Amino acid sequence: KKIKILEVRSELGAGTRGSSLGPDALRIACLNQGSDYFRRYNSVTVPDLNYVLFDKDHFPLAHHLDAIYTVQKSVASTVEQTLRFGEFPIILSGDHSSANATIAGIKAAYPSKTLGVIWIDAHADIHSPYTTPSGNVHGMPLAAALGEDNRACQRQQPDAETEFFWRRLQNLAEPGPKLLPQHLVYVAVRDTEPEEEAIIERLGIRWIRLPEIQEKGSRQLTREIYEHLRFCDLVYISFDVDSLDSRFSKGTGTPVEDGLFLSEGENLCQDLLENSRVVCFEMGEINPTLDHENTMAHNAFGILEKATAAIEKRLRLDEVISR
Ligand code: DIR
Ligand code: MN
Ligand code: MN
Ligand code: MN
Repeated sequence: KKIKILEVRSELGAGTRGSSLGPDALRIACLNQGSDYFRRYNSVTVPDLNYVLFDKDHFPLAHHLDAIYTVQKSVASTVEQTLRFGEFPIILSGDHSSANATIAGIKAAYPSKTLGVIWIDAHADIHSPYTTPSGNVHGMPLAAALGEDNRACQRQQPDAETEFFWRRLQNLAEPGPKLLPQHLVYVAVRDTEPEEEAIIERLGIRWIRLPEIQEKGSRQLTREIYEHLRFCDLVYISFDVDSLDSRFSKGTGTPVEDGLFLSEGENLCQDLLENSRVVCFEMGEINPTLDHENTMAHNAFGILEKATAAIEKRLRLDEVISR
């Protein structure tokens, strides 16, 4: 089994443009650190629609929703094909909205398997057009994957076209929810809106905050997370770089203080990725246009290398066991 890098350069879901350059920023950081990382793996780029212009009157509660839906169809089928081909996808994404498509792609490749998701992020990304404060779709991928609208906390009424495309996102690749709330774990989430807190509470989603991370350490947390996900056959780990403390994540659209230290992010990714149920890893939301001297990508690349080493180690072990 081989690693394959999927570059998902769509940036339309973020409030600030520029995260499409995240994969390039990582490549530059790699070269400057003297690493041959990107020479070791094949990569493929999913087509984006980043040339479309912002139109504040079209989809005001889910900007660029039509284009995002089109992109997500390609993302889902690329992820599905990669997995069916027996490869391990490492996704380098622009904005985080595409995670809905990644989840749909994994489910399409393994229709009868139960999927768990470990969401390492400053944000819960569980808004819908009915609750979003910003209209940015990168705040919505988990609601789409869970098939949730959170109408109990409705703040606004989207127009019919928005509702139409939102339903299509929720039913991407195959109809119905792709993820159950008891199979989702939040790590380092710390910047949420009341509507998000209410749905997290209502659905009983496991939420590991910073103090618990610092108190228990990554080894024990990893054990507890996989104990919580014991009924999941497969696991997807999504790492939004704003999970890192804002001191180390200036080059992202929405940095948030009181986040992970670099070593904490590294250790968590390493330990979590050694589990053989993990089928996909994603890193996203790097925006070098907001950065100084490409610091964000340098920090993130360190984590990406460690994470990849853990995946490699585990893929080799799997091979030995299957012989
Ligand atoms: C906020 C910020 N919850 C929103 N979300 C971000 O606009 O929905 N997600 N930055 O990554
Ligand atoms: Mn996110
Ligand atoms: Mn975030
Ligand atoms: Mn906020």
